[in-house]
Amino acid sequence: NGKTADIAITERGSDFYFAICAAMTVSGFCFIALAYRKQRRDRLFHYLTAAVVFVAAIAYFTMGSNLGFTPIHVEYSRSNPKVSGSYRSIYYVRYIDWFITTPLLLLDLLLTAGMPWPTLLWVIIVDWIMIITGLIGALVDSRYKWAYFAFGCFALVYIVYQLVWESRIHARAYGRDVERVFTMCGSLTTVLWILYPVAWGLSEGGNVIAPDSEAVFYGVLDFLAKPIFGALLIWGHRNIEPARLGL
Ligand code: RET
Repeated sequence: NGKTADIAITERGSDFYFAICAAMTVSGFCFIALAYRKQRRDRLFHYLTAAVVFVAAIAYFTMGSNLGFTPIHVEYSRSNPKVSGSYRSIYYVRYIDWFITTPLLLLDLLLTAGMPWPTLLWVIIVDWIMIITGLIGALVDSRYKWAYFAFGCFALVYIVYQLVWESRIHARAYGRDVERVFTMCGSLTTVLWILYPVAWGLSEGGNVIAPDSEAVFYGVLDFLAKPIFGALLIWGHRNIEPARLGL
């Protein structure tokens, strides 16, 4: 059967997805409301961050509705250990969300640090490689999935290097307040982004935790990486003229 998976979310997992969907939606409207207190040309970070949470809201709506997944063959089923060969729901819709939103989050950070456009482009391309290799690894049913996972981890190492080293040093040149917001949001991002491959290894990768636990793991990460990150970023920019960053 190509449509159902025996390892899938329950009603509670679905409710949790809808709760995160609501949180994303509410924070999106808050960011837009804050944008209207600014001149049109000073709304860049509000718009970028609102776009991130609205896209995530739609992805969470999809997962709460138990759509946007495909059943992938796994070796072992916890609920039915005697059966070798079960099917787990793999939510490919996450990767569509991440393909759109992770570059926007990187723009939030790298533009705060005043990085030039060739760097923005290069880091976003590396980010896309990370997301797509993660998607392929999630969808293939063999030991090759860990090769794709390794490619994605290399890409993440480079992104982390850009954030904790190159961009952090660049941000310093724009003054104490820029350095402060970059350090705060950059550190939060570094810690959270490193936890995504951990969640992946336990869910799509190793089928160690149940899809409901996967919902909570990724859900908490996404809640911190999008609305909480966004609120800190917009707050940190309250006294920074985008023109100072060349924007
Ligand atoms: C994958 C698997 C392959 C290896 C690595 C991954 C990292 C994913 C990350 C995702 C971040 C998502 C965010 C979403 C919402 O805002 C693709 C799981 C390294 C870092 C921040």
